[in-house]
Amino acid sequence: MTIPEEVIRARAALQMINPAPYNAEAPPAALTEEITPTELHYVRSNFSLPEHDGRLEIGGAVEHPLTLTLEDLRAFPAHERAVTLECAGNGRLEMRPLPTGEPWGDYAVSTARWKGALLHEVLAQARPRVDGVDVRFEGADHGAYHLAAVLAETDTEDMHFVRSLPLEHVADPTSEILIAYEMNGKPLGQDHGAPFRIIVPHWYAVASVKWLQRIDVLTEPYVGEFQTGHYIYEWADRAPEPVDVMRVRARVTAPAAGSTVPAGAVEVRGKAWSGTGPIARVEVSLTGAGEWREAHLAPPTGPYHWQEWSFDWEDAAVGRHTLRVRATDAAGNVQPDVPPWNRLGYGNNAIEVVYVDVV
Ligand SMILES: Nc1nc2c(c(=O)[nH]1)N[C@H]1C(S)=C(S)[C@@H](COP(=O)(O)O)O[C@H]1N2
Ligand SMILES: [Mo]
Repeated sequence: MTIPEEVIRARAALQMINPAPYNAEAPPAALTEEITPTELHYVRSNFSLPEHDGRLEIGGAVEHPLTLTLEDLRAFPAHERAVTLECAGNGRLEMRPLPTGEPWGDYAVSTARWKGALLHEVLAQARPRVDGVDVRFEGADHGAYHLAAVLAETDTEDMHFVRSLPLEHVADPTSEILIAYEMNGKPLGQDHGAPFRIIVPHWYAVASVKWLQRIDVLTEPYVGEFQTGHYIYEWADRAPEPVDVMRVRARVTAPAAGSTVPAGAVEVRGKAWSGTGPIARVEVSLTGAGEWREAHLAPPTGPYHWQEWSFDWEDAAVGRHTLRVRATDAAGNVQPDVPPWNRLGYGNNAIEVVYVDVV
């Protein structure tokens, strides 16, 4: 398939790590503003860009199966939310031993304003049956998947990207899951799931199925490649667990890692987020094992996206200095020093260490 001109343009500012399927990290500038400009938002796709026929089928264990178009979705009350999406594989490159999987650095994370219909309102129209357990979301993208660990769908030669969520989670109005058709005020671009996708707040972005074409209510728990084969924490010393909510994490956005700054007052800044947020505190340490000092934490400006923090480093002296930043969320989760190693390399939320040279 030839790549449309507008898709090539939309990719120009990203750091490509795989041309096909297209995977690309955001540049550091993506983390500077509260909202990441669309052209700087990272992209993660398991298959090449699909054709989507513009229809969304809702079926399975429902009383009233539906076929909806974009126009139908736009007729529901529209909700817009800023949501931080982070790939579960973000930070994989720092894990040792290095796991297999896309070699993500630390920039598979971005925040956009997503607008769409509330999933629970749309699903309610189809009237899920009382024996429903899971809800299965199918993307239009498909292809051969030779990394397959379970042969759940049909076969590995042609599988779709499919994920599920518990019906209880989906039907709960407080989950605020969107069927989004706009990103930062514009119709979704190809790489971000046009014409519509789900956006699952607080969860690692794998749950946010792009190019959504089918929703089915299931009466049995869903088993599938992207649910129970991949996107599982396979721990060395305990039972596996599904990848679900984002782990608490802070990033330094200024000064840039490895940069040179003049001696004196230096403002250190960054972002912090958590799927079990909001963030309760951010601390900075200016020496390896040294004391933690409280950073200034801006209050959340929404329930589903990162918060700003800053730290006044008043007396930066000439020489090389290390900066470590650690966030703690409202649930009491704190970042570990060492990435929590698991076979497929998910959920690295280790404390970031950067150095700067003060001159
Ligand atoms: N249909 C479909 N949806 C998908 C994926 C995919 O490969 N196919 N990748 C998921 C993963 S792993 C991530 S991290 C996010 C990335 O969303 P983005 O490309 O808009 O940043 O989409 C999720 N939704
Ligand atoms: Mo991901």
